[in-house]
Amino acid sequence: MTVPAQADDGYRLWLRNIAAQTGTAQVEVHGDSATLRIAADELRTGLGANAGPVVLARANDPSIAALRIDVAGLGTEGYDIRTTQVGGRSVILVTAGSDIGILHGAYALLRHARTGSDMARIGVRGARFGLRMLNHWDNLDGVVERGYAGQSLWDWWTLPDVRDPRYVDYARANAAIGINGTVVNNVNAKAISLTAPYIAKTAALADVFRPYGIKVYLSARFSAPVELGGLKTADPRDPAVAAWWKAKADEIYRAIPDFGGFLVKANSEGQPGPRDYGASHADGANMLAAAVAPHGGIVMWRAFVYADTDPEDRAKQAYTEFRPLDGKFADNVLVQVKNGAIDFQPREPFHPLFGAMPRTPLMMEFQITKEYLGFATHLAYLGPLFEEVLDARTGVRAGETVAAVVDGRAQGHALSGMAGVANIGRDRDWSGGTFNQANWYAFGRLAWDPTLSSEAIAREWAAQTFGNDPVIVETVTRMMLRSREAVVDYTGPLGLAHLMATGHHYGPGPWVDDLQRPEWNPVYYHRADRNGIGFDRTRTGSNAVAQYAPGVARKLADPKTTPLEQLLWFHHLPWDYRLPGGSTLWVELVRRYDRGVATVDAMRRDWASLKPRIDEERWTKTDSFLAIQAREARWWRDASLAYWMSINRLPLPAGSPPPEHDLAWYKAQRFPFAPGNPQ
Ligand code: GCV
Repeated sequence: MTVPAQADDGYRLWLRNIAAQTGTAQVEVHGDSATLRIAADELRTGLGANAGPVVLARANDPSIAALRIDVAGLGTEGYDIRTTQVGGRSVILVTAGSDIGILHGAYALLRHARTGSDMARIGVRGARFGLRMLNHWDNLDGVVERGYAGQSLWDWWTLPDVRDPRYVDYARANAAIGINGTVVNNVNAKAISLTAPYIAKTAALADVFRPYGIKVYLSARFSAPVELGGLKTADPRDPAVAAWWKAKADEIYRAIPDFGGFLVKANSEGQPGPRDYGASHADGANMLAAAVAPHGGIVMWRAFVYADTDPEDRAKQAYTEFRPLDGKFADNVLVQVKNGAIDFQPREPFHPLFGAMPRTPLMMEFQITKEYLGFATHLAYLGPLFEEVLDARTGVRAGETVAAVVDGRAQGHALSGMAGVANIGRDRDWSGGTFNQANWYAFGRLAWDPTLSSEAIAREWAAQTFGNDPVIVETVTRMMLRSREAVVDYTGPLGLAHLMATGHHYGPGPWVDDLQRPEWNPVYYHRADRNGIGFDRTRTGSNAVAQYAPGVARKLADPKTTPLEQLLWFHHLPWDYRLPGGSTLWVELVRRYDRGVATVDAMRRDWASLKPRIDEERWTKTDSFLAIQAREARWWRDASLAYWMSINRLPLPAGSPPPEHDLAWYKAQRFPFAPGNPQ
């Protein structure tokens, strides 16, 4: 069915109702709770009258107990949807072991209605990862670190008195895709978040989110006992420090009985941590874990550490530091690991810690906001990036994928989870552009079910976002599926990474070589010289390959068996190195830069073809963004090639246009107010 284009500012995300055209559905609820009332209201207003009647009831409700529906395997949040007889009539029954499970089922039913898919195929679903979490890098002054969608959604100044209705809509959007936790403040945390007034503000958010099954968490600044408590030390082995945290946890739980726990960035990029006192990351995490354990809380301890004093390859440092701590963390600690060993680049090999710490629950951390993929303006659908990492084989145990490590069932871990650095702000469309919403959506869907394909998710997102018109869905899906690879192509093909400009990370800066810390300089990563390019991470170089399981390491140690996509991540190769297809490394590099630019042009054409089918506001904004992307893809390509040619002195292959400007011009560009970079 083609839904005619209507005015749309993108606010409704994936919750656009079709009921306005077809009346409201008949929904019968057994039991009463805030959560059940939400589920029923969502279905009444969201489902067309042609669907239903719908019955919502817990599996043990007397009205349906005779059906003996087994919900034991669905966990506390899963659901069962079926067409069956209840009270002598045929109904769609949404049931679960909990009200939250019923709410998730209600949203699943709505998703199927909006995408026009077969109700009979919804069936039974449980979440694969227990913690499905957004990490907001939101500062208390409203600036969002690496945020490109306006100010923070949280108005800390007017909280707790003002409960902006947007907080409810945030919870709805998240619950609809299965998110069940949110860390509301930046990992570069301020201790003030742990003071009584801010606890009260966070408690107000928790009250709003609770009926939607979403818990709040806080990033904790490790030195808070010194900054707030007046202690002389934050050494985790000091009993006074442990007592301070215990009292602080008790205080938080008095205000927020279902508080989720703490996220900690320690001894990383200037943040305080246990290493300041010669204690280990496990000492630090376990001390905090003991404080929240009596309340059922958890600690997510980040493995994103690298030290300016350490000459070791940055890609190796987290593994070196954390692997020996395997088995040393308390039961309520997860170690949160970024998907790759550097920092959310457009493509990174999976982090070698996945599979290497079997006695520790490892939580996946993805970045939904696009710090390195063109901010809010470039169209880069991250579903394929998430999927590529989750599906990667660790090589540690037969057939083991990264997703299986994160789910932790094989190791018997009670905790599992996936975190995404949010791309949400106060912009009317939440994410600074319609297509960015797809990354938030894909993250939630994959955290619930990592076996979903990024293509299937793109399709269902497109149908819910623009209407279920097959031409729109086909075209939008095609654009989305090519988009991330295009960004890889025009920013860092063949495994190149970390080539962006300093501080704000906007645009190219492969020439940067004068920053204080060696590993902050792009030249550290590409190591290009007259003879070749790439980072030798084999035995003749940093030997980072040895951090992978032997089978994977063997493959990566040889450029002939290393995937082309990761070639220069692991190898330093001559410019005239012959690739399997016969072309030289240089020629292939240029070909990929050109391909990236061409793909963006093709995406623009695709979008132009949809003009008559998409509402004016969203069409125009995306069209303008694609024009920016086309210009900036050329800029990335031209600046990078101008720089590589200044080093290798090679000509461009025939047919490849010369850069528009000389290298000096690209080097001279400055962007003083680029967003997302707190001053
Ligand atoms: C929150 C990168 C980003 C920082 C971020 C850091 C992290 O370095 O540029 O803004 O800090 O990652 O993940 O802690």
